[in-house]
Amino acid sequence: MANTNGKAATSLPEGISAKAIPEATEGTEIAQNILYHAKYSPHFSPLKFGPEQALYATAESLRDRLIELWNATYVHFNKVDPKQTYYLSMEYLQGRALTNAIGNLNLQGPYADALRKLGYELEEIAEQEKDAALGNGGLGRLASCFLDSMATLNLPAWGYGLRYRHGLFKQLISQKGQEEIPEDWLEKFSPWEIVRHDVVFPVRFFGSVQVNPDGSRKWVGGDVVQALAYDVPIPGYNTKNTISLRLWEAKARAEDLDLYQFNEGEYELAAQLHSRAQQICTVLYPGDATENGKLLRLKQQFFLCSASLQDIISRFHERSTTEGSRKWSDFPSKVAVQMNDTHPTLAIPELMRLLMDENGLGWDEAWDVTSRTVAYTNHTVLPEALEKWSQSLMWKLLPRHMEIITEIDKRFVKTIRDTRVDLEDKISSLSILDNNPQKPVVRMANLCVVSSHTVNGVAQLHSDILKAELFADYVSIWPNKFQNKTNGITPRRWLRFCSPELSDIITKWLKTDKWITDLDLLTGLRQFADNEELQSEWASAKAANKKRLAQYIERVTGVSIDPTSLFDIQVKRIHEYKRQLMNILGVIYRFKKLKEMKPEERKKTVPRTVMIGGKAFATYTNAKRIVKLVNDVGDVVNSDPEVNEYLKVVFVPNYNVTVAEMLIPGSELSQHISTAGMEASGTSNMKFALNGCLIIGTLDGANVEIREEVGEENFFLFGATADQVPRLRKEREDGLFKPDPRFEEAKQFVKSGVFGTYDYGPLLDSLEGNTGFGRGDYFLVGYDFPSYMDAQAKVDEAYKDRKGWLKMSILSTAGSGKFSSDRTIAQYAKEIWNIEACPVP
Ligand code: NBG
Repeated sequence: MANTNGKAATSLPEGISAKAIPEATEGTEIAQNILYHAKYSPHFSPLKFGPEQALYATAESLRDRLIELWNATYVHFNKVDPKQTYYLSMEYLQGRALTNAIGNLNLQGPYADALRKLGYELEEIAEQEKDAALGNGGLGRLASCFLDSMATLNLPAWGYGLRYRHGLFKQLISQKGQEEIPEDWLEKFSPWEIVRHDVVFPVRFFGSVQVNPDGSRKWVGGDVVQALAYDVPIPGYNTKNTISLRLWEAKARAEDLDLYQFNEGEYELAAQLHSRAQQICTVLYPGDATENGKLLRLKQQFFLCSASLQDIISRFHERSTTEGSRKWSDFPSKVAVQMNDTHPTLAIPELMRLLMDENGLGWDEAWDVTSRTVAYTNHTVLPEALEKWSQSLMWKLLPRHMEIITEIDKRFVKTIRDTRVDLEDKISSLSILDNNPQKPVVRMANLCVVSSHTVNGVAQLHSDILKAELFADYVSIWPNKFQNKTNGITPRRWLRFCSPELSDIITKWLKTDKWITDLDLLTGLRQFADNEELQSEWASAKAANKKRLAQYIERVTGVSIDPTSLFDIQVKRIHEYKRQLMNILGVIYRFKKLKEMKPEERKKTVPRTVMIGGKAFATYTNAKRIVKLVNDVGDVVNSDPEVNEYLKVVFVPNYNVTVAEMLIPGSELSQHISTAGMEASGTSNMKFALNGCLIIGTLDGANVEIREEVGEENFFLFGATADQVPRLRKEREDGLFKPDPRFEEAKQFVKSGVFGTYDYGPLLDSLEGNTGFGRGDYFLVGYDFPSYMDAQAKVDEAYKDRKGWLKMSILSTAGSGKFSSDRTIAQYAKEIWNIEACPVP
């Protein structure tokens, strides 16, 4: 590895002394502190100081600073003793931390300087870091954006999650399509986490319920594993406040090893509990097709809830002993627990259990405390994503919790019967337990709604649908329980740090960088949208980002793309409702038309590069077929000498946070084209819009609000609306649907075999027929296709008008202020959690 001076920085540089200076904020001292870590917190042999060694030492030097701020934050929180929020989430998609931490601490200059002294560029070192990918997609990334905003807004808050050894799988694209390989972020270690050996809680599984002579109950027996805390510092932007993401790891104790058996040569038997404990945090989202898989996933969920609540309660207790006065009824005025989707629902019965069985509260008191403490965010209306756990599995793993859930349900049903005769026939759908003898289950969303003081959706349309449909009857019982909190994204990672060029332009024109924490200030750009000088600066920033992206694409896929073509991107998990299939069918149609054109006609078209990226769940066959189709289409189109000047198709492999940080700044058009009513919010749509990328999209999720904010003339709208969808499905069932000839032509073209020998029959079949499982075009690709193609034609027209496009791009950024997660979190803090800022002085 060549350094800036042209020599290989393979050994510790001489001439700079290694010195511990944890508070360093200036280049030379930072360099000394980095060297100190390379030398005295060694993880590698001392002879080498390559980029990887430099990354670890750099991260550790930064960690010194973070630890200081972190300690100051907790000392302050402890002194002020404010109400605190605990965000429980099974997923966090943190991505890389180095650039973000340096940026939030405003140390870019000094760190770049320090590393240069050590023979490296900051970017090169940052590139070494692996993504912390402890999440699947939008839901996990939302949690990470929220942490950034909580810290930045100085809110007393914690994130709780699991320390998966292998995060989301790595996606490999081969001739077979997508292959999954285990992710390796902890293969060496993460420099950001700090293990808290003093924060350990026992978590029980299985066992039975013991009834004591006084009637109280206690969960006993079974397996007990230990939850050990690993803290990851979350620095706020431009503030001292640094909060924690506390990730639990499951462990067995030394004494759980059966030495006798071990010495008998029964190694596996002897270490049973160790290996069972280890399984818990092995992977994010273990496959749950099997009974074992389901059990493991349920264990994960309970493990998160139990460890977190014990920790929360012990923090509450600490104060009780010092003050001697804290009452349980005060708990909800000190603690807010937010459940990120239903995955942490077990927090409800676990809090009840801890209060009653471990702390002696009666049912009514425990219920009052619990239901005033917990709140629930719903992130989907898709029935297959609404969790339902088998009652028998739950009785087996969590017998005491099932007693509690049964009691909650019984009391709820009784209240309805006593007070709402009109709802009698709704009870079977409102109740928590679904006692269908075929398959008795616990409906987690119902448990959440019944037990939480507040339930929210994640975009206005989604929250309206929740109230009008999924939770309509609950709304009639508790009209004030339901809220909307439109999602947001952190402008630090998603603009300031991923596109410094554009950020500098914005700061220059707004004459302030305050927009970074007050994103509504972006509206100040509107007045300059026609300004030629701004437009030309804007265009050159975009061009630089596109060029960087083109280089990246060539590096990872070997496909060379034209940086002056229109960059059209769709990146998100692959799912039929997100309709990547519609995108690729549109591309196929475009390809066919280009082939049919004469050369001079082709020259009049707008050259486009279509990039599609995203992971398909390992067992989701149709999603994997879509991945394969995109790759096959790319192979054919990109090697077609007649067409490939005008169209390229790239499947971007292994889409993750870091790849997003490269793609989004270089995008010009992005596709958010889900069937209306199905995407709860979407958050990448916000990131693209913020980066001056225009959206082609349906009236779904947060698209609706983005279009309102950026102006309808700056949004390429098409497709059915959510309220039309049921009627359209019905018409299809009744055989009344007539497909557009362009749609038929595109499908036929695939069937003709131009894209290879892979059998696309089963995928295309999902678009055929009117009824039946996996048939009848449930996602309305056929219905929306013609209006989609018309909208795409408008995109081409608009792109030809350079100035017009730049203006739209500027207006898109200018209208994105609402979508800061600072706004979202400020609303949660005020309207759900009732917490206030607690800035470190
Ligand atoms: C996802 C939705 C997205 C939404 C994110 C974050 C789940 C269950 N839901 O539309 O599909 O943006 O949550 O709210 O992952």
